[in-house]
Amino acid sequence: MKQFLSINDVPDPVSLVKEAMAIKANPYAASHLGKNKTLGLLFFNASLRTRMSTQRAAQNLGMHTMVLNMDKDGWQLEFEDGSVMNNSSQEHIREAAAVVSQYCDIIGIRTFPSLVNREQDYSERVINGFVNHASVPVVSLESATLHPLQSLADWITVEEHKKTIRPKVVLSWAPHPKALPQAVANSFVQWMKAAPYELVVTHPKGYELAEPFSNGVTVEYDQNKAFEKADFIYAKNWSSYTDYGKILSEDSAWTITEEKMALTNNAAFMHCLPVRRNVVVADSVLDKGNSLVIQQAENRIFSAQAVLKAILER
Ligand code: SN0
Repeated sequence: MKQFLSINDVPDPVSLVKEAMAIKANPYAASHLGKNKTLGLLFFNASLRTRMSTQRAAQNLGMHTMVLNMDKDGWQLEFEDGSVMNNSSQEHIREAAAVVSQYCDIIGIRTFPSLVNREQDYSERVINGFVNHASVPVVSLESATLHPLQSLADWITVEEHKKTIRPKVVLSWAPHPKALPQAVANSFVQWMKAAPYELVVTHPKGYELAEPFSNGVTVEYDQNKAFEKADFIYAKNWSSYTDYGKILSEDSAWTITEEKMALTNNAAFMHCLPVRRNVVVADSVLDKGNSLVIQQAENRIFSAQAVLKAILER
């Protein structure tokens, strides 16, 4: 694998899921593969799971890691070519990416969208700036529009816990007080379309995902109906794509409660975390045995490790 920005960089997603599960069973089998290799992790935004699980994945492969919180400790980067940098931007992506490439063998980037400028966000200006000007592979740690390491971990989790060959997986929008990226939802849909599962997406009107993601996906606007016969409920808030970055609803009728879960086929509950308790999901759903949120977070190690391993082996 030469980079990991989306599922499109993965030649065979089914094999990658199997590989991640094999790594989980035997996490130190390739503990010398990363000897004398360094993974650089650049965070333009907050992170708990991605930061720690990706460092753990690198450690399991014998790699070193360097972490830089770009938002707090880095220079403010300029992405436009030819710009006169007499304003707030302090360093151009051309120098930054070239320099980091000399210190690191793989660069991971976390960069959230502005949720103001849709065209710029969906052009993936930041992560593509690194791809274009770095001389080493780039891994997405959640970009403006996608979160592929999360989706891979989610697929592993469904695979581990499914009770039927083709489970029904429902992505449900849920309310949230803050405008959030579409990245987790976009990416989840992209990966689940490649998985051998039945996928249904449910959200209020106005929360339709961008075309490349929503294409070919069953959308059921009635959440209760969507939940019927569901084996997995994957909750996530996202802000509107069409009315870009806007919160169109905070309707608590969409909160995932035990009553909602009772409509399903005894479904497992999933969320990428961090989750706002009693806004997105009721305490009682998170605190009983059917929640897989902690297992999903554990699988972030093996999703990152499978990806790093495939890049080291390229
Ligand atoms: C991010 C998102 O993309 O939705 C990261 C998820 C992995 N989530 C948040 O920023 C939540 C912040 C909040 O205020 O709850």
